[in-house]
Amino acid sequence: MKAVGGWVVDATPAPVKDWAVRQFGTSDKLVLQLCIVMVLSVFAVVHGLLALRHRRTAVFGSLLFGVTGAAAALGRPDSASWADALPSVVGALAASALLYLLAGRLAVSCDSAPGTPAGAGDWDRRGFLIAASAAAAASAGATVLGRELASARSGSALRSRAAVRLPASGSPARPVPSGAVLKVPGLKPFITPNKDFYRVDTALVVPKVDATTWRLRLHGNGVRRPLTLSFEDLLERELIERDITLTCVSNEVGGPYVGNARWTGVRLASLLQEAGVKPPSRGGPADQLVSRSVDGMTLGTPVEDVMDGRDAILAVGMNGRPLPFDHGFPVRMVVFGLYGYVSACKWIEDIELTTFADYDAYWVRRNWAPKAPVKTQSRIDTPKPFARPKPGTVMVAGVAWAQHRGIDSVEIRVDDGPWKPAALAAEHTTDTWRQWSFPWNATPGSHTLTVRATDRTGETQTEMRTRTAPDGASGRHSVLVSVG
Ligand SMILES: Nc1nc2c(c(=O)[nH]1)N[C@H]1C(S)=C(S)[C@@H](COP(=O)(O)O)O[C@H]1N2
Ligand SMILES: [Mo]
Repeated sequence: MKAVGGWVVDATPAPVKDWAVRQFGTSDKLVLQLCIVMVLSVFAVVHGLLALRHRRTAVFGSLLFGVTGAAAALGRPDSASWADALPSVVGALAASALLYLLAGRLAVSCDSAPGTPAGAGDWDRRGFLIAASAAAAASAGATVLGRELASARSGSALRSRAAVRLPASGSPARPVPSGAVLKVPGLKPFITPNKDFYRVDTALVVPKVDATTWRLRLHGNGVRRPLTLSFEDLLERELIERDITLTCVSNEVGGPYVGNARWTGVRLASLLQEAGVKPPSRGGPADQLVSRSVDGMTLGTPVEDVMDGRDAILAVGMNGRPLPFDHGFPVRMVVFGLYGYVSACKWIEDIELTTFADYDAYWVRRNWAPKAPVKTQSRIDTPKPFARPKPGTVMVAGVAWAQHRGIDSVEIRVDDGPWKPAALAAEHTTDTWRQWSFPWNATPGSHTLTVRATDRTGETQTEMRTRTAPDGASGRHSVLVSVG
């Protein structure tokens, strides 16, 4: 199912996938699994009916189905071995044999005309029941076998994560100034707890990587000294700690795919320098850094961006803990100011230096922009859409972000009134979002609250609403409330 699902994800046209992510958010994977189960059930019923008439064709159908499953398993970029195909093969063989027997039983019992001795019909029914129970038991067995194979592999990963002790960072994050955190009920916390951090990826089953056997390879065009690093190697280097607000390009205006965390890890630029890599501005031949994950995802990042002095991080820690599996354990990349799909490779295992002309990463092949700095955005967290506050002072509050440029001002408009400045919380860094609040004197009736931010380059968020594709949504967030 994982393999078939993965194949479905890869084969799904980008607009459909985009739509699925928007409609179902992170639960899109559950939806996909339900769809697969539904398709399989329909297939099974049709197949079963067919079996009553043409036993051989039906058996062939089962085998074909098994071969498809096995092929999907082996064709997945993350499939480690033939063991992945085993459940499909065993299942198909068992299904074929049982189908053949069952169909035989049922055909006989249907054929028995009224008036045949009762005993014969009973025996057929009993035979059918026994065979059907055997089939149910066999399929349950195959499922358990599949699970065991998967969990044997994830057990070592779980143990390796439990054993991680993150060393103290040689370059700690600046402490968050107290003025950067507002206390307004309904406002999302300044630092997003790991369990609440949004998750966006194409993995149906979260990769469980064993940190003790994990290796990272750094190689490619212009790499004078290719590197292979273990998790231990990374932990022995100087670790830096930085607060970065990560944003997904699929985040709609006002959407939830943005989070702020404290990341601990190795400075990517130092690794690149050690490997002899030069950015294009200093004559290096490679302008694109392609990260590959254990599940075959590829993300392309401008080399210039990760070597221009900003602290791009190969992260091992998130908010003081080893990375959660969902967020890329053992190692992921995080780069200030770029959308996740062009920078934040989770479960990373390979970094290759190449050019944008020579290689299109996963989402670029699906028509997303090759380069995608995060757009200036702002969001109203409270009041919620369709809230019914009482007349009087209502605290409007939210966040604004323009990573690597910084937020200069945030303004609020009530209905078609004038823009009024919101009170900005203190700036922590230009790479983190900034909270704001606005005490609104609410009068009875329906009102639309709209927010806009201006970044340090002087750019004010445009009113023009664009879709998320190809390089991130623009437009202003507004919330309709009815006071009374
Ligand atoms: N291996 C892998 N890494 C990935 C992705 C993915 O699908 N697979 N998605 C990227 C995208 S689109 C985003 S926005 C971020 C999200 O990181 P998070 O799930 O930790 O919030 O991860 C990036 N890294
Ligand atoms: Mo994303």
